[in-house]
Amino acid sequence: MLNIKACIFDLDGVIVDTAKYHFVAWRRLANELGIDFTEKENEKLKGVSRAESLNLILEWGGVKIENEKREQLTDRKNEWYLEHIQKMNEEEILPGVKLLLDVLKEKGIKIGLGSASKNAPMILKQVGLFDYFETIVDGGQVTNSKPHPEVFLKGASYLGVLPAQCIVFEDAEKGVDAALGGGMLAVGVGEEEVLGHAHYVIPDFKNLDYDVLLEILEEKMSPIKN
Ligand code: B16
Ligand code: MG
Repeated sequence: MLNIKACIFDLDGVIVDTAKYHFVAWRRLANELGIDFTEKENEKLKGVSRAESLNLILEWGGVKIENEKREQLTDRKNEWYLEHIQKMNEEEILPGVKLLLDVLKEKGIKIGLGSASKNAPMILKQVGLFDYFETIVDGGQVTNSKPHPEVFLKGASYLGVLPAQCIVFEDAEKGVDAALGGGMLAVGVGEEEVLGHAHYVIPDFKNLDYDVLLEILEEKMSPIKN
């Protein structure tokens, strides 16, 4: 019998679609360095930390930059990214998210955030969702990036619940790996092809019924019946 006490949400790609702003800002920086990359390659940057994203882009372009200069570059990218973020408002909350948060609140299920983004608290404030979250674990509080489970394990611990009592909602392959590695129930938000290793995959939060989701997860976790 499942005993879910908390839901931990990833941010980018789950609550808001900030991936498009990351893409524009990273591409601007990459172009200045003589590198270009496609939206498809950008998929590989989802859920990946800022520093690691730069490493990947430099690798794609075969460009070498000394470690000491890398922070200057990620700072510039972040300034451009923030120009977009500062214009965000509640209209950019992905469909169905707010409704689910309200249902969870009503049911007394704890709500946490586990994001690789150092900008996570600011983005939540910008779209008016900050107060829903009892705990926010962001990129500034972890030393290990997803697929390491640290971000979600910290979230569960701050919420005072066990990992097995948490559902994690994630849009990135590595994020699902992190949730599974932490011993949590993983719900992928996006495509089955990418997130099929999660306990269950939903395309988005539109029309999501939390009680039905629990029944499905319960079924998936129950021992095989003869
Ligand atoms: P920042 P998530 C991740 O957010 C993004 O998916 C990833 O593309 C980004 O590089 C990372 O945050 C760091 O973001 O530069 O704002 O610190 O999906 O874990 O919520
Ligand atoms: Mg994400």
